[in-house]
Amino acid sequence: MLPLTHSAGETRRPRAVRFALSLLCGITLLAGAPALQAEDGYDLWLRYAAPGGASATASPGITQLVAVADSPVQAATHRELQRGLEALSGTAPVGAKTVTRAGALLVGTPASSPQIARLGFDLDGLGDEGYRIRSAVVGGHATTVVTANTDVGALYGSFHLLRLLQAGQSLDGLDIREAPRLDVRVLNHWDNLDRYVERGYAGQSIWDWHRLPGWLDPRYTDYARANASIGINGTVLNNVNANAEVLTPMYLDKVAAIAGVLRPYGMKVYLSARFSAPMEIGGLATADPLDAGVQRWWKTKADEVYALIPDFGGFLVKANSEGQPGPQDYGRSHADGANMLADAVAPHGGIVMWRAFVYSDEEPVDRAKQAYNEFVPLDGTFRDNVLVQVKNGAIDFQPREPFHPLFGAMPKTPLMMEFQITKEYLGFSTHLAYKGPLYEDVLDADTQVQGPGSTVARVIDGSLDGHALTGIAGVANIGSDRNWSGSHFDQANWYAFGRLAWNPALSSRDIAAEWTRMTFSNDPAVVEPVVGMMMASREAVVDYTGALGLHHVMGRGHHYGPGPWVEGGPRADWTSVYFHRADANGIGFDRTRRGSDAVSQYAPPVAEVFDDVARTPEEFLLWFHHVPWDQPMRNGRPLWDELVLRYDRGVSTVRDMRVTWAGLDGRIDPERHAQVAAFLAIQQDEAQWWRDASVAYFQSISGRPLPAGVAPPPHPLEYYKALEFPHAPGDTQ
Ligand code: GCV
Repeated sequence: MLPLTHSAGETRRPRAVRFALSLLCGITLLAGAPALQAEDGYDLWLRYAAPGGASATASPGITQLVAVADSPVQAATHRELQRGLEALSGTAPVGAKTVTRAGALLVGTPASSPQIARLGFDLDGLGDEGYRIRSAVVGGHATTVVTANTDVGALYGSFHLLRLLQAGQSLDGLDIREAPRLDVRVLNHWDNLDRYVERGYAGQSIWDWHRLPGWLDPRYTDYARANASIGINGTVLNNVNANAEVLTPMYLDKVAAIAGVLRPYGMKVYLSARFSAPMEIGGLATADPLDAGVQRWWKTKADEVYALIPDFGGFLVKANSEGQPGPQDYGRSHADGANMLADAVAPHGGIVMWRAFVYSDEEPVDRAKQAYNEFVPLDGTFRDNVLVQVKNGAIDFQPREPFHPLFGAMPKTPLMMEFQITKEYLGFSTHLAYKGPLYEDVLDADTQVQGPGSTVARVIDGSLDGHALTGIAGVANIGSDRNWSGSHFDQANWYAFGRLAWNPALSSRDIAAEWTRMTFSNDPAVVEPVVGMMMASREAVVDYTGALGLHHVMGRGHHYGPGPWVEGGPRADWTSVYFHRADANGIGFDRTRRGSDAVSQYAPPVAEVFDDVARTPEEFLLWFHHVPWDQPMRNGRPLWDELVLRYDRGVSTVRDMRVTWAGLDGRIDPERHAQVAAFLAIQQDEAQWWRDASVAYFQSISGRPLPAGVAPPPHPLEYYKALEFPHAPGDTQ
């Protein structure tokens, strides 16, 4: 039986629970099945279970650990290697100052280890975060060497090595060279100071602001470990709908305390800054970015922050968007606002991430066009330490959106990607929806701005336009839930974000396999079906929530469940009818040159495709075109029939996922297996609900019969419309 892995400072399970679990294991053993220790998901993908299966002990083939632990980063690396190697092999690795036997693991930088320096490995081009992992002969002994220019690089390399060991890969003949393609790889927490998480479905905020700085929850360390293991090097602690109080001395002390925990893992802290903070906590009469007093206030504030946190990353700002204050309140531009803050943090090496998720208060044009209209004229006017942070699509993290037209349209400005990890529009935490394919689709999308191959990935990694500063952000799905993300499978979205942030060229399928091996099991009888479920899951959500380019058809405000009938209210572009435009003739938003002309925001070769109903990929058909209900699809079916059948297909994919998962009973530990099974049952019910409500609504508009053999919704439309969810989690407070 493997030793249990326990996370830093986490309390063990209560005695009664341990007793019940050991009984359960005992019964399983007696029955002759492999012993599976019940798990609660806390250990994420850092379980360090032996690759041969949960009941096997396996030697990773490492006999000696040679790594200094003099600096905080080195010490964190050493601790992780000890922990991982011990859990993987069943015995603690022997520590040594120099390699003295075959099978040693030598970790460090040329500066920290004379033995590594003597090897003279070429570390050029690895920068501050890259690393090499090489099999070598050191002092006459076969050795695995993890080395880098910096301690953080060696930490990342060590996590890579542990990944290999968890997957049971041989250490023979290794020659790995890795460096991240993006500089700033951050999580964005939409966490409020009262611990409420906007669009959060995993409990409260992990930041226990009230008890900080006195109490440093050990979770912060495990959070840092998990992030470092996938190369995430920063975190924005608070919601972009920001509270200025986070910039007061009392809160800055708390922020500094968190920064102290994250620093040994290569993570910087950043804060969302409320643009009107000079008025709210500074007593000024204005927050005008061109006002000398306001500029002085921000410089003084930045100095104060950096005095406490010398490696503070900088500010993230949501301005003049959804009611947030911003420079436009004073007739100034986004660049005026961003540059003022950029000047304040520049002397300290800080950056500003200025969000382009904006749409006007007056709804002048198609909402999909507004960010482009506001930002493209500002191209080239931002300071060097400003990144403009752009959501992956022009509306809002829908299950599927075409790539944002800003990518490629601001060549003189570094744009960073904003993905959503939390599943605001993909079933909260109960639906299994692996977002790796979504991220991959967007990163691989070809903007064509400089001809074929001008992918979104090349826009954000700076290679297309020669930018030095690059970045990517993921809106976190992390909370106080024991399993961090609200569901076991949602951990995969955090993992996939980190892996793609490190290397946007990775395949989401490979990432899913890697995650499954570490999270559940290396057994191919588990890996293959689980990866199959994951890879089908996002498309299932698209199908049962609205395929063929439908978007923004969810319940009002809370965004839980279907709401294609949503209309009225404070503004049209917060309704569903604005986006789907269904009428007796057809459905879809005409964004062609004859319609809102959003297509023209793309480079001509892309615009031509999107403008042409016959060439537009069917997955974006109703995003760009208003199409008659009887329009033949490429398979010959009328649009109406195809839409209905896609709803059904989504539900049946979830049904299949349940069957697959049920078949894994006994191969996954009982605790996690049971929770996933229960969540899949919820998902099936809710997929059916989405399907039934949507079909009922669109049939009331199209007036068409259902395709032959398709079951009618069990309730009349009014039933679905009357459902209310006043306490759905994550809604804006
Ligand atoms: C943080 C959407 C979400 C809001 C979120 C906003 C944003 O509108 O529903 O909760 O606010 O995006 O990204 O700023």
